[in-house]
Amino acid sequence: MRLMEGKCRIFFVLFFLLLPLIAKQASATQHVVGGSQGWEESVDLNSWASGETFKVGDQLVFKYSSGLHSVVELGSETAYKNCDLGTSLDTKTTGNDVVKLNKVGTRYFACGTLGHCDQGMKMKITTVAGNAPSTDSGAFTAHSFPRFLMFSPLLFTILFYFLL
Ligand SMILES: [Cu+2]
Repeated sequence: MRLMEGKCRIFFVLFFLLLPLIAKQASATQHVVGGSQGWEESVDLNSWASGETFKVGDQLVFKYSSGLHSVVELGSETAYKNCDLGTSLDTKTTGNDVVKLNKVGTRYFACGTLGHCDQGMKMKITTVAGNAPSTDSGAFTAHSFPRFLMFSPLLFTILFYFLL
């Protein structure tokens, strides 16, 4: 095992140090908007949303037929109520759009296709704080991530370091 030095050792150390980051990524929940039906006019989007808990770090996934619908993020409650799409913050059109919920607060989404918002194709969601205080920067601030798993990579690293 004396050959496992230098680059190999560094690789192992890096790999295990990066594990918590990968795991943190995996622990964020993806909410497929509208459930199995997706981002559709026929879905009561706000009642879908009321059954979900949106936490900082989670993602919304809008699935729909590209060209038929779109996702427009609105900047205010007023714009949301009036379906005022002219003052939008962002528009997505791919049909598989991911929106990251990066902070606590309320966000407003509507379909950009003419008339769809007025027909009720809009949604208001509120993001709450995660389980752990989220400073949003470090590798060790993972929310809903077991402490044991968080520290075991460090143990593995030390083990590898001495064994190889
Ligand atoms: Cu639409």
